[in-house]
Amino acid sequence: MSLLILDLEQKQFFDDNGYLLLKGFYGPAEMKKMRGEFHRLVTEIENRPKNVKYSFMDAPEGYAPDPFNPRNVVGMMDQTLAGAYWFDQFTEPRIVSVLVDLLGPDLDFHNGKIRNKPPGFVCSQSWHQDWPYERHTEPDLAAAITYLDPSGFEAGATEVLPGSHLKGEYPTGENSHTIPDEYVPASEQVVLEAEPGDVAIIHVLVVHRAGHNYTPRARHAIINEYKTAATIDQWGNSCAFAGLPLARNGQLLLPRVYRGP
Ligand SMILES: O=C(O)CCC(=O)C(=O)O
Repeated sequence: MSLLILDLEQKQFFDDNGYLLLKGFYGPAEMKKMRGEFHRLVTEIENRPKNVKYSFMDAPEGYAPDPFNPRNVVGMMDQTLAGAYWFDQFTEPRIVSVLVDLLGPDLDFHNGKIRNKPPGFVCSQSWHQDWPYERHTEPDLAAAITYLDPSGFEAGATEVLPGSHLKGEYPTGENSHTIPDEYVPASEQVVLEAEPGDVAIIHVLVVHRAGHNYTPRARHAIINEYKTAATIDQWGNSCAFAGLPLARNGQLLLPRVYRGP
């Protein structure tokens, strides 16, 4: 099958490593718009549909909230329901094309969330695979993480263990999905240094973690997940637009709906 948007090297890299960092995927004008919409999302909180769920973080001692995200919104579920812009954001034709290239020609949506790292954020989830959180008949899912801020080590970067998606399910701690550090050699860990507009694709079986943020500036990211049409949900996905068909036979299905500036 010919690829829609990626080149063969990018596809091979994803197949071998279980992740792909697409630098500069969104341009400066798109990011200006995205950051504006995002700012509204984290500041205009009341009067949203109840299903758009927010979680907040108390500012740790020594850290103040970033004025861009003054309520310290640390996470959201189903931002996809927040309006036409956010509908178009997860059905974006270039991102759907990437996922078709990586997962296959029949693609569905899985779910959407916001994951922020306010100043002083410490990630207790640590190393994990997404798979135990979202089992399906086959591990044919991937997340697209869109970064709104520069991210680096100690500045909320995502970290991955390349090739771990080829090794099946990793052992975890008791009553947790955290993979003990001994299974994640430090010498093999890769920090995904990202700029606004970069997108990381993360295979559902790749071992990864969200970094801490020891800086005074918050790091914001949108995480949308996609799956093949053939893989069937086994955990009871009640997230908005779960299973929405996005492509069939490599043809994108959805129109753009946002009519704003
Ligand atoms: O926020 C990140 O950098 C990674 C997100 C993550 O680990 C997850 O959502 O499973």
